[in-house]
Amino acid sequence: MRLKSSSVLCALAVAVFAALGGCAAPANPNQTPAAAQGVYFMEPANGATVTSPFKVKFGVKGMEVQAAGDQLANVGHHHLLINLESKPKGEIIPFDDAHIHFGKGQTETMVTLKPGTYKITMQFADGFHLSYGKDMSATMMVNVK
Ligand SMILES: [Cu+2]
Repeated sequence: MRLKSSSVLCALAVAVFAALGGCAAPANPNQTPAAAQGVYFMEPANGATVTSPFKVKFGVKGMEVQAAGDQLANVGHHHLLINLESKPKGEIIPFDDAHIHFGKGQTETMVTLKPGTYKITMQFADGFHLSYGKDMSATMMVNVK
């Protein structure tokens, strides 16, 4: 009996919201789904010494790579942050020399850096460049000769 009346209430609420247009707004898709397991550098190895330009290959587990443009659940694109930590979840990733976007859906790139030791962070973000946060990032060190 109780179940039935709450179902009726629920249906009524849905009808009211639909009439007001309230149901049209989708949930924020900048959500890390349960299946997401993170990102990782396939290349180079952590602590590697490389010669510039060097190849960086990106890996992602539990989500799909897609070109930027549409904010869809369970998809995103890679970013490389130079000498920076991961970007907090929901924050936009800036477009500058320290934040490189791979908005065409690239999964590898050639990086040019002056000689030195760098901390490089991979950051996965949605189609609007909003970070998926620390859980979808990976940081490592690389020595450029
Ligand atoms: Cu981006």
